[in-house]
Amino acid sequence: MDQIRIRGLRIYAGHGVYEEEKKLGQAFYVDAVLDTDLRAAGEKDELGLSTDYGAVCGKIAEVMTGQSFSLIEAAAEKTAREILLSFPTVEGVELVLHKPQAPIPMSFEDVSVRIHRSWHTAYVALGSNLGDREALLRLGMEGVREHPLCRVEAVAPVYSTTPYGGVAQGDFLNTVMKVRTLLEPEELLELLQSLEQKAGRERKVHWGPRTLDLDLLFFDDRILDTPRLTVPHPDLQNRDFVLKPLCDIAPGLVHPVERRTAAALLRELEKNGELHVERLWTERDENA
Ligand code: A4P
Ligand code: MG
Repeated sequence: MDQIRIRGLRIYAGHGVYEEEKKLGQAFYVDAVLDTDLRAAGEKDELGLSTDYGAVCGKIAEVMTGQSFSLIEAAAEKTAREILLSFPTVEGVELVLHKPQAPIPMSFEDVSVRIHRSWHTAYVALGSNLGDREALLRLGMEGVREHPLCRVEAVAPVYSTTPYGGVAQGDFLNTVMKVRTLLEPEELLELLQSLEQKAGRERKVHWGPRTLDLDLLFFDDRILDTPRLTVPHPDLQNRDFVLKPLCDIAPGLVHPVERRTAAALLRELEKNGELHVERLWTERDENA
């Protein structure tokens, strides 16, 4: 990806573990590399199509001087986050924060931290077959939408689906949403689980009835297998109630393990006669 690079931005601020550092302050230097698409701005020669690096420097200064951190790690984290939240054209940022006057009783040139932070794209499946199912799906969507580090970019139509998994129970409402997020996978899972709790979810029967189920389907093209989290969701290729709404918003999404698109996975299910979903409504229908 294209980049805008800022080097050696000097900022006088009060970060440090010691009280004197907070009180007296010292010089910090910031290098920032912004991942951003410069093609349109280059073609049209218009600042509005790019990222105003002056404004980015202003934002860095604002964060670095607005608050006093003990650690340069924390100052870097907060600064990177605010850049990503404030400049929609910036996909990712590498930030190096130098503290050449750090209180080290030896001769040294510089000490610095370097971090890279970026937006991620996740797909989340929502399902409900107990209680006010529509309201519960909405609670799930709104809970993600309201999180300061998440942006819901697309919501698929809602489908009425027959239960999958062999447990006799009521029909489900299912949908899928696309989320841009600054959270890491486990942090996003934590948010999803807290929303399930809020919806009054009780974990009783595996694959049984639930007020709200929020499954993480994809997280960028990462493949994860930890005790708490398997991504991509290991059973999604067998689930019409996941693939159908997913294909409404991301038919070309490539499953990083199966190496096939969502559309191809859905076609496979259709071929085997395993499609039992009925489209109900979309958010747009709702707002109309
Ligand atoms: N976990 C691991 N990977 C993930 C992931 N990618 N996303 C862990 C979410 N959670 C993940 O999940 C158990 C544990 O899985 C979590 O603690 C988490 O750390 P759970 O939701 O507590 O248990 P569960 O829901 O009973 O089991 P499971 O396997 O998650 O069930 P599913 O897969 O959610 O399926 N039929 C229709 N038509 N529509 C449905 O929505 N849903 C299910 C439930 C069954 N049949 C259905 C539907
Ligand atoms: Mg689940």
